[in-house]
Amino acid sequence: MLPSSELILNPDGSIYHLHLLPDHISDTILTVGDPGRVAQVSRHFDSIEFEGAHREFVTHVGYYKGKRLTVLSTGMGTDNIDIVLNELDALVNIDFVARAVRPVAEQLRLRIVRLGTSGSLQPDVPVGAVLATEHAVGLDSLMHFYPLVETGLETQVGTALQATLGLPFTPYVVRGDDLLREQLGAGALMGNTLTCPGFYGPQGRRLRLDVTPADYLDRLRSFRHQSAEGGFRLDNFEMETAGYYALGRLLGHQVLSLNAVVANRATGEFAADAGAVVDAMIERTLQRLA
Ligand code: R1P
Ligand code: URA
Repeated sequence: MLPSSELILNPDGSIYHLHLLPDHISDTILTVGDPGRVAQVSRHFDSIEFEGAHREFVTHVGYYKGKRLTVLSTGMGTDNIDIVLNELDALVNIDFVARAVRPVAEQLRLRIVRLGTSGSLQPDVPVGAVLATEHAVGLDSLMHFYPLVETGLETQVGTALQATLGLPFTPYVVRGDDLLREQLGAGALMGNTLTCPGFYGPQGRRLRLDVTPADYLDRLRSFRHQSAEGGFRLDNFEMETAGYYALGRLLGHQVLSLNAVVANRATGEFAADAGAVVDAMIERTLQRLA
């Protein structure tokens, strides 16, 4: 039995941070970083049956062309993704009355699709593109606390990147779900996403502060790893994808990160209308889901 300090439920029976009940969870969950983006998705729904909000976690549940969808905001960073993935999983795979993990045969596999924004590292990943993440590389510390098992290639890439950047830790690397990427990412660029524990220094942005090493961005842009499976480079930056992919693997959920490219760090551009880039990604994803 999970004690009330571990599985924390609110007086109405909802899970601690998300403030959701098991009934609010559809088999497909769309996640966005910005709470304001939830309505940008749900305005396409035929009907909305539930709207809730707690902290940065805004949720709408409704129907799009007859398909029930939950859309939820996560806020920024993999520390929030730790909360979101664990609580979504608890909502479907833990019996809140018995306070017990459901038997394996009764456990559900969710399909979770991140609709996020991103900065490109490479000149040929232009502003306005959508990139579906193949491998996620985490510079954050979330996986220091979970028993993630990586494949040989994933370990090799992490070790090579550690050497390239001179880091005191090994970045974690997780390949996403190939099937989901093919289903929902068709038409998007495919690439490898670097998840950073910050928007400025960890993404090599200098406003008033220097970044170390001084050639950090160049080292990331020119990083290559060659293996029997082909060449590997880093394509884009953001702040959550590696947490999603790693926790998706650990918890047994299908996860895809779609990245609307709003900045290009190689050319110095920012999207003239970032909202329109995100809208196009939302509409295309909803059409594919219907
Ligand atoms: C930074 O501006 C935020 O934008 C990206 C980053 O991952 C970070 O969360 O994603 P979202 O637009 O989904 O929040
Ligand atoms: N989100 C990020 O994390 N980085 C960018 O450059 C743009 C959006």
